[in-house]
Amino acid sequence: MLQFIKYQGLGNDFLMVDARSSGDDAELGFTPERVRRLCDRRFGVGADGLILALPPRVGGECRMRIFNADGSEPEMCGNGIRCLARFLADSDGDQPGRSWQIETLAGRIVPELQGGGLIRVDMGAPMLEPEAVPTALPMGAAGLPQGVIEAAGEQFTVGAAGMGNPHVVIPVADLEAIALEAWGAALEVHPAFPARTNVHFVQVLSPDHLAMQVWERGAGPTLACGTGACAVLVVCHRLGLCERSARLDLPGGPLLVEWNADTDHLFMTGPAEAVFDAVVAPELWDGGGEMPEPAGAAAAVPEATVAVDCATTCVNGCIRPEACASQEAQDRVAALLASSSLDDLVALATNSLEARTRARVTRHGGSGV
Ligand code: ZDP
Repeated sequence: MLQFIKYQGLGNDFLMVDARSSGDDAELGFTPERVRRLCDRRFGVGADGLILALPPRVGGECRMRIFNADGSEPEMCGNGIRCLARFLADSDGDQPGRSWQIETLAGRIVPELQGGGLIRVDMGAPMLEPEAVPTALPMGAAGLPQGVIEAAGEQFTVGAAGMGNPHVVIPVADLEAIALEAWGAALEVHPAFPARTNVHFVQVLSPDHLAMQVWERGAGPTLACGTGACAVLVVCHRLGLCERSARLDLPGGPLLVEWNADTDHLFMTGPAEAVFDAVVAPELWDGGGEMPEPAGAAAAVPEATVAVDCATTCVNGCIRPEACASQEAQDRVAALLASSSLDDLVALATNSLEARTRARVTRHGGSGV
C-alpha cells in the first residue's frame, strides 16, 4: 500500500512519497501512466505533481525527483523543493536554521528552514545561454534569449531563461487581458522550445513588485511556480523592468525572489504546508500495471542493491516486507500479522498517523487535534 503525504506551496500541490530507504528507483513503479492516474483531480488523488524523496547518490543529503501531472519528469521545481524541505523537517523534527543539500536533475539545490513556516531556497544561477534553457531563440541585446514569436494567432515579444527547466516570460500591460488557457497551451509546445516550456505572463506593478500568471509545462494553469518566479525576475531585470530583488504576486500568493549580484545565485522565499497523510487504494495503484512489489519481486532484485533500513522502515510502516534484508524484521512483521486482527492493524496504522499529526500540530504551537 502506497503511503503519501500531500503538501502545497502557494497552492502548487504535490503528493510526497518517502522513498529514502528504497534501493532502485525503477523498482518503485512510478510509471508516467501511474503518475497521471494519481495526480488526476477526478479519478485520482489530485495534484500538480508527485515528488519522490530518495537516498542521495552524489554526496547530498537527499535526492529529489519530481513528476508533472502529465507524467513527464522535469529537472527542478521551486515550490516542490520547499515542500520537500517542510516534509524533511516534519519527519525529522528540524528547527529554523536547518538547511539540506538536495540532489536534483538541475544539480545541487539548498533549501533552508526559516521561522514563520517559510523556506528560503538557494536556487542556483539562471541559465541564459539559448542551448542551456533550451530554446531556439537567439541571444538578444539584453543578454538573454529574446524574440517575437507567434502562437494561437497572436504575436508575443518574449524573453527566456532556464532554472534547470525552461521558462518563457511575456511582459504584459494588463494581466486581466490575457487568454491564459489558449495562449499558455500554444506557447508550451511552441517549436522555439524543443523540450516544451513553462509559460509566464508578467505585469510590472513597481520596480520591486511584479504580478504573474502561470501556465506550466506538463501541468497547465497552476497557482504558483517557483522556478518560474525566478525566471520572471531574471528576464524582467535583464529587460530593465525591475530591480534584482522583488516581491512576485502569484495567483496562490507572494514569493520573494532575490538575484545576488556577487554569486549570480537566485534566492526564493515562500511557504510550504502539509495538507494530509493518506494511503492509496490498491485499485488506483493497480489501475494500469502491476504493483511495484508483486509477489516474488524480491528474488529478482539482488540483495546488495536493496539496503532496506528496517529500524526506520518498520517504524514508518513496512513497504517491502517480502524484500526485507533483515530476517529479524521479517519475523517481527510475520509475528505481528499472525497475532493481530485486521482491526488491530488498522488501529496501529491510525495511531501512527495520529501520532505524526499531533507532532506536527504541537510543533506549530497548537493544542493538538
Ligand atoms: O518544468 C516543469 O515541467 C514544471 N512544470 C515543473 C514544476 C515546477 C514547479 N511548479 C515549480 O514550482 O518550479 C514545481
